[in-house]
Amino acid sequence: MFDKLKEKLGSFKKIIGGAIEEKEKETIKTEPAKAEAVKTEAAVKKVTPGTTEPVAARAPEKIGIFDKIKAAVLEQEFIIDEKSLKDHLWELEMALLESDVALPVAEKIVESVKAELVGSRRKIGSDTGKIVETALKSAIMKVISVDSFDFDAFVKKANKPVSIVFVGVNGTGKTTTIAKMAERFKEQGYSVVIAAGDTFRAGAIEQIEKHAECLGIKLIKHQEGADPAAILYDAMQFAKAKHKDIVLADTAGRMHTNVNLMDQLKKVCRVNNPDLVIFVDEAVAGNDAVERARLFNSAVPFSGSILTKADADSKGGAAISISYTTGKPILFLGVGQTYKDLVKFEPQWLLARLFE
Ligand SMILES: Nc1nc2c(ncn2[C@@H]2O[C@H](COP(=O)(O)OP(=O)(O)O)[C@@H](O)[C@H]2O)c(=O)[nH]1
Ligand SMILES: [Mg+2]
Repeated sequence: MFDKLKEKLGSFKKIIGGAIEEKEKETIKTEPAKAEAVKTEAAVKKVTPGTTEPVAARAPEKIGIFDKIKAAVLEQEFIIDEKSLKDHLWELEMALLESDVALPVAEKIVESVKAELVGSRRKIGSDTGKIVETALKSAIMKVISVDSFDFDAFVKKANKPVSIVFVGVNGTGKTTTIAKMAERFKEQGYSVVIAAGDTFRAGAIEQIEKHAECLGIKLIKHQEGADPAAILYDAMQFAKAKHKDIVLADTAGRMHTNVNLMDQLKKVCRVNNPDLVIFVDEAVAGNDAVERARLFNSAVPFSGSILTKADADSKGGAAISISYTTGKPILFLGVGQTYKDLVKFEPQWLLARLFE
């Protein structure tokens, strides 16, 4: 998962680290004043009359003097300037774009790395790799943690039944994700109802029915072509009557460009006023997923995203870009095809994956 991006970030850590080391060497060459001063002090001590002790006895003092020289050099600071980094920061931006990171997000990351490094004073001998890694990590952290929405706490506190509608384009993994979420909620001790809201695609009702059966969960369905707003309404009535905790509503996949289907989705939300709307897309779609998220969010504002098929995504661009672009957090990642293959998204977890 995200291997290519990890590789790219690793190589930038080295390249930019190398550029900083060059600057450091240049500083030692051009500003040896402190070291010279200590060397002179050492020389004076050497010729001081009355040093009659045997050589062996003076050795510790000599070591002390050389340590002092070393310490003086290490105490020296150097300033990382823009000139040393400029080309490499440009390369970093290109690499991020190649990894399908959206342009404004790549620019923001490069801007943050630059702001953190350029003009900063570093001690000679610092671990340059660490310096760059810290700057990259904090830049990525800024774009992936736009909102501190705590999904589990929200569901726990919310009045029951909690209704959650899943939206997105076709084939991205909405139905599978609903089954995974149902399994997760069940494990947390919640009772779950599923609303078979995809009445558009042939076989969609049967598909979700099979999942509901496997999971032992009640499914509320109408016939193909029925109004999905009415199905969610019925599912909510059922859940209220039977004191169920969670209603998960499937919807038909639709392109954000299909006005009629987007209007239908708006109606589902207008009629039912769900507690949460979750946008589902596949991590492997990269920039396309991010663009779709942006357009969906403006038509049907959602609470957060789930990126599926992260197990098959080496670029990581969507995972890095989608929160910053939509202003909404990633809630979960789909990492496989079984019910258990769903991980709660934590920015720290992603950072660890990228830099471990
Ligand atoms: N590898 C992988 N495949 C997934 C994941 N989530 C869904 N899929 C697969 O994606 C395909 C489409 O999923 P489906 O739920 O029918 O998509 P929908 O049209 O959005 O409802 C199915 O073959 C799923 O098994 C995931 O996290 N990883
Ligand atoms: Mg589906």
